[in-house]
This record gives sequence, structure tokens and C-alpha cells, in this order.
Amino acid sequence: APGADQPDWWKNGVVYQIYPRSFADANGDGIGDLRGIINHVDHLAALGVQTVWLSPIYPSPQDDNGYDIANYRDIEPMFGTLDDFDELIEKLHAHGIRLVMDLVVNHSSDEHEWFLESRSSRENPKRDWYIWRDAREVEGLKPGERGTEPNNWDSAFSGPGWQWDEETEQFYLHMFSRKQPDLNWENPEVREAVYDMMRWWLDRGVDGFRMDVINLISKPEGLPDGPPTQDGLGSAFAMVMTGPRFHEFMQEMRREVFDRYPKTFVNVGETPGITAHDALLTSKPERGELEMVFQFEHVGLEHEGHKFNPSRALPLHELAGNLARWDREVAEEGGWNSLYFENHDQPRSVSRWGDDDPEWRVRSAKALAGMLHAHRGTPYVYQGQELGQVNFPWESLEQFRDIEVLNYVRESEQFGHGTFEELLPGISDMNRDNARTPMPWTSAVESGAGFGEGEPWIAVNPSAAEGVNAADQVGVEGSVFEFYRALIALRKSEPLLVSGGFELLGPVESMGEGLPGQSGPSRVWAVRRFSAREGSDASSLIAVANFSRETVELGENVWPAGAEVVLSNVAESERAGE
Ligand code: TEU
Ligand code: CA
Repeated sequence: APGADQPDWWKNGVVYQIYPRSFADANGDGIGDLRGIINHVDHLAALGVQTVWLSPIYPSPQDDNGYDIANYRDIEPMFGTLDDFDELIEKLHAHGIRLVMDLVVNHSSDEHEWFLESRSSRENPKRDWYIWRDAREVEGLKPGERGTEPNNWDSAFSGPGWQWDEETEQFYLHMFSRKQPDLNWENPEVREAVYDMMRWWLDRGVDGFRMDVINLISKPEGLPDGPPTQDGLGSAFAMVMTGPRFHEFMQEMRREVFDRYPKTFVNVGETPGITAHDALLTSKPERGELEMVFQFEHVGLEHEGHKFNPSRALPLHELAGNLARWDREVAEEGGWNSLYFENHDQPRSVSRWGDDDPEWRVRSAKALAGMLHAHRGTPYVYQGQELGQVNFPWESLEQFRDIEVLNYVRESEQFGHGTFEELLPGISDMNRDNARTPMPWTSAVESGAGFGEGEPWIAVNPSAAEGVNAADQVGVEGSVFEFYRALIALRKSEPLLVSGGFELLGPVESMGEGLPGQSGPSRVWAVRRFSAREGSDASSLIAVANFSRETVELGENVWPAGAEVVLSNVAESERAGE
């Protein structure tokens, strides 16, 4: 792989996430594909990213858009072939870009051969590859009646986390949809089958993995009930997150897979609910686990209860304070952070934390970018984020594709928690389809915004007509894309961004009404990266963003006299009082 001789190469660059289904459709069937990605490698090269992470492209019934894998060693025909895949790796490598695969091994599809065998009979050698349990005895059962689910666990996509199998008369566990049965990591044969498959992809030339919900693989002994949620269910996540054998399994995976290859791979764990303490244990190099993990705290701060309850506006100091704490407790202690505001599960950050009014969208997208990339860790850019994409203007249920929304609306109506119209505001803000609308390559919304010839599988965001598209931004001065390009280039020329110390300058809660010299509530976010705290050769890089529409004066503690601007989201002519 390019630059394979540099240790820790993954600290120096930026990762770009592609959601293949929504990136570019080359054959006109309305669904993005590998050929579409191959055709747009120049876009990635222009941006200057070091690594591409592809959301799952394995054969799959697409119950959860590929996060339900039916065969770990092939390509979904809708996306292309293994030959296309080899061509994509080769082309990316030729441009100096590495490829990270998304790997989902907490669960497989119920259509995977392993599960078909497992469910075929209780005596099948693969029975124990998944998590099967008898029904729980309840009092007063009549002959022929079965008990209840083995415990109260819910599934992430509504309803109980257990599915009854009529044939073999047991339940199987599914933390996500019922078409995503959980693999049994307690079984060493399962682990060896996974490691073997990972080696197969590494032999093929991939440069690493993004391991889906990897901290859910170790279930607690006895599968005890979880704390109550609603409708008589309990939280499965609360019981399973970063379970008892998680670190042990990660160390085993390192020994069995990565240690057998030169150390040129990046392994990022997607780890909902992980604490900073466990993130440090997972990413400290000497422990031999993963290179870094995705934390979830900062993307859950504004939720009260379920993520589709209307969310509160997030006070800036909470977001800033959270990222600063992760720096202090993980990066400062020798671990490493993944820095992200968006991915295929999150709404668009400009709509969520910035200002998506057309007047402010561009500045806002740049401000968010600058702040994220100024933190210590590896920054991730999700497709469309580099164009300042905004949330979609949702109106009707027919527009949604995501199983999470569809199940939620169905269950809510069934249990009388609200009608679609009542739920719409909360769903609009937080749903995952916001991230999954087609990548806008041109402004031609009516004909698919350059995504492909066919009718796209999900509606195009009308923002494409207002400048949120690649054609209007690549090479155009002042665009969000050009800001990202400059930011990514800055990381290459400015070692402080990679290895400098980190300090939050403001806002912090203790500052009460805001920074000194600033009236009104906290609205300026400022961080500093530095080579040394003091001394004549100390150098610093300051990132500062104004999260309001008003002009603010910056105090000396944020913007010292004589500081020079290296990159700005506002044209020089528009900057006041410099
Ligand atoms: O997501 C795991 C996860 O915990 C979430 O971000 C999830 O989407 C959320 O709980 C829903 O509210 C990963 C993948 O990123 C996601 O796309 C998959 O659906 C999920 O795992 C199951 O494989
Ligand atoms: Ca296609």
C-alpha cells in the first residue's frame, strides 16, 4: 500500500467515507456501484484524502443496506464484481489512497450460509455459531404454549431483540433487525472463521477495516435483563456494550490477523457507548488492540430518551467540552481519537449544529470543518460533507427508506405513541436517510444531480440546485470543497495538527456567560494546538469559530496580538477588525 513503510501513517491523513449505494451509479439502475466510485477517484484525489472507507459492499439482502452480510468473501452483484473491486483498489493505490473495508461481524445476515446451517437443526455443528436460547418459562402455560423471550432485551430497530424459530423451537438473538442474527463470539470456531476471512481481504490488498459495532461482540454471562426502556422491554445495548471479553478478543484479533502482516493496517472500531477509559485501553498501541475507535457521546448529547424524540438545541460548551475531555482522557494519555461529525448514521452537521440557512450555510460548514480538524486525532469526512450538505426537507413517510424509521413509525402507531405527523419533526432532524441521499455531482436535481441515469433509490436533496454539488464547488474559490481541500493540505504541511498538544480555550461552562470580552451566552469555540506550552521556540495554531450570526470581539486569550490567519471561512475583505 502507498506509504506502507511509515509507521502510524493513519495519524497523518484524513479518511473519506463512501456510502456506495449513494455515491455514484454507473449502470443506471438507480443504485450506486463500484464503477461509479472508480469514475470519481479524481474527486477524492483532488480533496487530498489519505484513505477511503467503504460502507459494506458484500452480498446482502440489503435489509439494513449491507450491514447484513450474506457472504463475507464476495461483492454484492448490484455493486459489481471482485474484478471491479481489484480495479478500484489498484486505482486508489495509484493515487496514493488506501482502502479500508467496513466489516460487520457482530452479526451476519439471516441469509448467510452459517445461519442457514445454524437454524436447520439443534444438532447442526453450526448451531452454536449464533445465540440460541429456550423460551423463558412463565407461570400458567398451557400445553403447546411457549414461554416468553429469554430476557427483556430490545433491538436497536424497535421491538424485542429475540426472534422465535418455529422449526427448532428456540429464540435467536438479534441486537439489530431480525434479519441480523448475532454471532456467538464465545465459540472459538466463529472467531477463527472471522480472522481467516479478514486475512483473505488483507491478502487481496485492502489496507484495514472499520469494524462495525465491534464492542458489542462479547455478551455478559447469563444474558441478564437490561434496564427498562419502554413497552416492557429493557436495553440490550446497556448490557452488552464493551462486554467482559471485548479487550481479550481485540488482542486475539491483533495476534491472529494483523501481527501476521507488516504493520500497515488501520483498524477502527465502531463502538457505541464506549467510555473514554475503554477507548484508551483499546487504542493504546502497547496493548495491541485497535488503532482508534469511534466514540458516540458527542453525537448523543442533545437526545432526551429515544433519538427520534424532538431534540434540544445543543449548548456549544457541551460539544466543545466533550471533545476536549476525550482529548484529555484518550489522546493525552497515549491513545488516539477518531474525529467525526457525520457518517451514514448521522444527520448533516450543518443542519444539526451549524446554520443551514442559505445565507450562512457555507460559512457554517467551513467553521465546523475547521474546528473538527483542529482536534487531536484522525479526521473523517463523510461524502457530501465536503460540499456542506444539509438535511433533506422530509414531508411524507413514502420518502423514507431506512429500516430504523420504518420500524419506529410502525411500532409507535401500534403502541399509540404518536402518528407519523406527530413524529415527523423528531424524525426529520435525526434520521439516517439525511446522510443517504445521492451524492450531488451537478445542480440538475430533476435528472438526479449527476448521480446516474436511472431514478435514484432515494430522493435527491433539492440543495443541489443551490450550490451543494461538486460541479459548482471543485476548483471554485470560496467553496466549502476548496476549504476542505486547504484544510486537508494544511494537515500535511503543519505537524502541529497531527502531533501538537491540545487545549480548549473556550467556551467552557465555568466561563458562564461566555468568554471575557464577549457578551451574551457562550458562542465562540476556540482550541489551540501547540508544540510546547512556553519558551521562545513555542509555536501554536489556534482554531476559532463564531457560532452566532453576530460579530464578536475576540479577547487576547483567544487571539493574541500579532497572530496570523492561515485559513479562514470568511473572505479577507469581509473580516472585521483584524
Ligand atoms: O451502527 C451501530 C449503531 O449503534 C448506530 O449508529 C445505529 O445506527 C443506531 O443505533 C441507530 O439508531 C452500525 C452501522 O453503522 C449501522 O449503519 C448499522 O445499521 C448497525 O451498525 C448494524 O450493523
Ligand atoms: Ca448501479
